[in-house]
Amino acid sequence: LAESSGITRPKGYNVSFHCNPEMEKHHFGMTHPMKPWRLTLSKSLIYSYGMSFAMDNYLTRAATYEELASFHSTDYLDFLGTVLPEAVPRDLENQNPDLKYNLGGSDCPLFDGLYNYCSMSAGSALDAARKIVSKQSDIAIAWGGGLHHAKKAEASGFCYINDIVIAILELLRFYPRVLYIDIDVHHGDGVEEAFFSTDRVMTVSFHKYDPNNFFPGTGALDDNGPKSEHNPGAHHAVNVPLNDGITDEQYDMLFNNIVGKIVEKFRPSAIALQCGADSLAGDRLGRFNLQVQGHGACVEFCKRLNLPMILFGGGGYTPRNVARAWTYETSIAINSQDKISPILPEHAPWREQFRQDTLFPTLEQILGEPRQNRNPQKRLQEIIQHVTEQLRFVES
Ligand code: TV7
Ligand code: CA
Ligand code: ZN
Repeated sequence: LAESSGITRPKGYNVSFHCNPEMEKHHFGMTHPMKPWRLTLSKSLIYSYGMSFAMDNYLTRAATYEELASFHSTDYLDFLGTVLPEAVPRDLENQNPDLKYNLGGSDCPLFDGLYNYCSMSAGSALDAARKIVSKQSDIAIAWGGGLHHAKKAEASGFCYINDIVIAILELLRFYPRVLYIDIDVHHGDGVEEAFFSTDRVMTVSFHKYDPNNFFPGTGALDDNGPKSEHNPGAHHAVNVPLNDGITDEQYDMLFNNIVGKIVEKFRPSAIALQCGADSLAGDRLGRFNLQVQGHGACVEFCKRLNLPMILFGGGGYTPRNVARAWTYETSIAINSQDKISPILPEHAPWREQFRQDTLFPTLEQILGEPRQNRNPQKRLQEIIQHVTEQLRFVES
């Protein structure tokens, strides 16, 4: 299958790929934007390029109850494990004011196999973390993870179990400091909150911010962790609030500048990178103008830091673009971004899903007309200035 692709194992390091086709069979509902099937599309493109031959491929198991309980409350897990889809009357869902644990509404519906879906997503993230700490992998990929909104005892924004928090907790058993980076178009509120009180995890989220009109409404520039100086977590949350239409060029300038400064000051021992693909242009829920190249440039920048790293998935609601981004980012992980063809492989299944046969569609191809950019350069400079000042309070 890898015929003439020229893709070989990366030299001097190992990449592992963690997935489970069972996870992809679950359905949130016909009109729900979250389509686990996008993972099937992504994987089929990754395999069509012959990339599986350059990685260690693992079939993920489901995380155990005890593993989920490393972060989540047992009350919540017990309910999640027993509640039945028919427990919520479908047509009353929005008037029902007391959804237990925020389960059963339209964002976080109850569906068949929900508990299995959640434990497989967490299982892939945890397997990835274990390969990193055992040093069998230098980069571990879990595109089925990245569900950053889930709280200790509450579902939120399509997320039920916070696989990222569970994976970072595993990293913290071996590494002194972990840097969490989140390029999903939404604020990574669940991960930020989970590590609010520790100076061993620094979180940074880039997101669309419009408190009254865009979910979840948190993540302002000056939300930087506990306000009390006695709390070790003070100053360890970085937030980069953005407006509609940001471009590759602006995003990469911000990302390199901000992540570069954080790494210099915080000196992380490992990186957890959430690669939510809803920050791409043309996403059904997103508002940015990022292209596959700009999104991937973030992964490339992190890879150059030469630190152990987990790549998580996350949002992404236009499946063909999700598949493109995560395929390109897998190629970056295995150092084959210059070897893969920008034309989609002839034999790729689902080829008709992609509309154009390129891995890198132009903004015009994606949108017809690009979304207006509402991020003046002056505002971006203010953001950099704020983060620079914030980092003066972080001990290195
Ligand atoms: C990580 N936006 C998750 C992002 C979670 C976003 C939201 C929807 C939505 C839900 C649907 C649906 C939708 C077209 C879009 C305040 C509300 C407004 C539900 C209609 N269509 C991630 C969560 C966000 C569900 N939620 O970061 C079923 O959009 O804005 C809200 C909350 C109340 C609920 N309504 C939306 O990417 C994985 N939801 C269609 C059917
Ligand atoms: Ca984000
Ligand atoms: Zn998102």
